Amino acid sequence: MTEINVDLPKTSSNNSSLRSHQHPLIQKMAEAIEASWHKYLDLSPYHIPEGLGYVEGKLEGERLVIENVCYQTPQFRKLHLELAQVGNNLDILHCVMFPRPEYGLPILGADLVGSKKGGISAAIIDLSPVNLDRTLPAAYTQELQELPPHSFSQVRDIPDWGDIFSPFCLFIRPGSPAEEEQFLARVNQYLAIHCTQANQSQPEAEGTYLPGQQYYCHKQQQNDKTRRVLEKAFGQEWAENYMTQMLFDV
Ligand code: BLA
Repeated sequence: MTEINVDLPKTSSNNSSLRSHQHPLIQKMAEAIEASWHKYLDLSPYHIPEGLGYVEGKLEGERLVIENVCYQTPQFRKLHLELAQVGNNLDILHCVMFPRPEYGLPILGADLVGSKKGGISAAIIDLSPVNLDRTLPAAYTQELQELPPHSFSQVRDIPDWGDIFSPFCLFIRPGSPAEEEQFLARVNQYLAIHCTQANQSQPEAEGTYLPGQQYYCHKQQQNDKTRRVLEKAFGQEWAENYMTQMLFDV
């Protein structure tokens, strides 16, 4: 087993080495997410746990490289964009925007999984509710309902653990470059709605929405497809730690 942990200095969007080798939709979506964050939000640095900013691992399988970019803002405890590559044939973008638990804002979550050769197999974006009755705030529902209709040739089934997702969850396999662009446009719309809503929102009592965030993280930690990739490169204990402390911490 070779396992190397190196923390690089914070990278800005353009000098990142990994994304330039990834599937073009991953590159474009990473840029879109960072552009929205910079455009709408008041970003401050976020302390990434020791050794987890840039990670390389190789255990049974191929080399896995992970790059993390994180920020915090007045409304968000953690904005997380992660890019990962397994060998030469699996590219991953993972993004979660965790609100501070005194804000009744949904969690924006997104995942892209695919390869340059085989294309993107999974493209998912959602604004997932965290209040007790698990419904979105009325203003979100209204804005999401008013978006132009979309059409994708392959809509995928939400897995069993996915009861955290809203009725506006979009989970597809893009069937063409046009569908990739359509997905990207949708991502930009969700980001714009979310950031403008967040900027208008007021905090409630401390910890009000903590149970909703705990439930969300608990369910995401049951995604065996993510866990398996991490376990193959880093082992079981590391994967458990990474899923609970970095990807879906509360
Ligand atoms: C699916 N996630 C996957 C798949 C892999 C990963 C290999 C299977 C691809 C496919 O079915 O076509 C792997 N994803 C990873 C890894 C990381 C990652 C290793 O993010 C991180 C290092 N996953 C999320 C978030 C969402 C999410 C935030 O991290 C949604 C908001 C969803 N990923 C998600 C879903 C699936 C998936 C719903 C399909 C799971 C299934 O079909 O069982």
